[in-house]
Amino acid sequence: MENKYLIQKMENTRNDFPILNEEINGEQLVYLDNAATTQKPKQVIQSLVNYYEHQNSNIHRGVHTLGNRATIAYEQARRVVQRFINAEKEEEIIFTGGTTESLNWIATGWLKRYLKSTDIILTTRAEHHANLIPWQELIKQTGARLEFIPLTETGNVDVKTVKQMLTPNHRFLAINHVSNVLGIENPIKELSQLMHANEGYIIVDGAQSIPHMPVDVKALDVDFYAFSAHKMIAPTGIGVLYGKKNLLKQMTPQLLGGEMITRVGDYESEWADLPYRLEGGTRHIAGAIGLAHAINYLNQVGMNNILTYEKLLVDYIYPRLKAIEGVTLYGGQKNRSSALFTFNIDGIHPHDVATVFDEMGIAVRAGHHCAQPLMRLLNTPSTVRASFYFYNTFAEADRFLTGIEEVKEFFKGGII
Ligand code: C6P
Repeated sequence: MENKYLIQKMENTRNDFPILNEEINGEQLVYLDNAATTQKPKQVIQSLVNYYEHQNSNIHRGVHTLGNRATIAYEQARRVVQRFINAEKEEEIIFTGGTTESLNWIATGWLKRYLKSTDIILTTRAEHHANLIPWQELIKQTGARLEFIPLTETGNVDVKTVKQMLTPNHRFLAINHVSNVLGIENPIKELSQLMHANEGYIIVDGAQSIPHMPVDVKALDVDFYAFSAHKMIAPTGIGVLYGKKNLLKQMTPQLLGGEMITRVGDYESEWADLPYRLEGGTRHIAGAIGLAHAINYLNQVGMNNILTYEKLLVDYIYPRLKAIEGVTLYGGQKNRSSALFTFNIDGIHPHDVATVFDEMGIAVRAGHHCAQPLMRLLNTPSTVRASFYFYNTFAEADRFLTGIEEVKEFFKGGII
């Protein structure tokens, strides 16, 4: 698609997002906090209303009509997710509360069973805390070690470096597909190949990739892939744990109770098959259905279109932002697949930058972004982050860039 049509197509999607018409402090909202959570289109909001008005019931339990409707919609949602990430089997899709829950379950339900004291878990310093703390806890319990892949100057992972690091003890790699601080995409396919050649496993945090690019878990050959629905225009409180079937089968259910069993004796019980054994209790039924509608919407927009559009935004914003005097922009442009920019302005605290931006109606995030090891590597306690999505326009990019000059002007002469 020619760029001007692509840009127009993306701009048209704004009509579907009612919240984008909000005025904040008397200004038109410019929402640039999409890495924290994305906004929801009418189609997804309406799917929740429709569920509660016409389908609401518990699933897999009642034989009544509403129960059947809800069950069918929930299981259909699982198939929609399966197709979206090209998983081999629908039972490889486990609905969880989000990325954090998915990663924690991998740690406590699977890795804990197999980790030996001689094992080394590889990761990077660019991980979200959700893809670090669970492994830290495991090494405390098992005596295994955690090792960090050094990042290049630009924040990239170099496959050659990883190859050189690998020993037979490096059996697990836990890594983000795209960093929530740098927007940089990691070479997951190559890393999967390396880990498998080493008789190891790869666990991927897909929270910041799946909203922004096509993801094919089969082509990537990942062992586990975790993501959250709310970062891909769907509701909060729902997410996905993808795992290869043979690995999920080895996983100890983390929620013991209703609907995850076939038989319950007085002293012991038998678990149901996948995926139900890993979905104990009443799950977020409406959320799963909302996620399916979000995926349908994203498919209509086109994941390749989203990726191409965000790369156009990166090409536009990155050099302009970098050129602004007094701005330190973290991470390089290479492999930056998500239009996400983390920066500081000399002498101005990130929270003050975010506050002045808010006065202008521009929502950005300030803080450590749940990535303290990376903040230490970048030598800063906190930063400002502007994260774009397909519904953000080039006019908004300009508003953001001129906003930086206005913030500088605001604080001119007075350091906070
Ligand atoms: N990052 C951000 O502003 P949950 O909270 O479970 O939906 O997702 C956790 C998570 C895991 N990995 C990555 C790479 C993430 O970016 C996030 C969430 C948000 O960057 C909130 S801290």
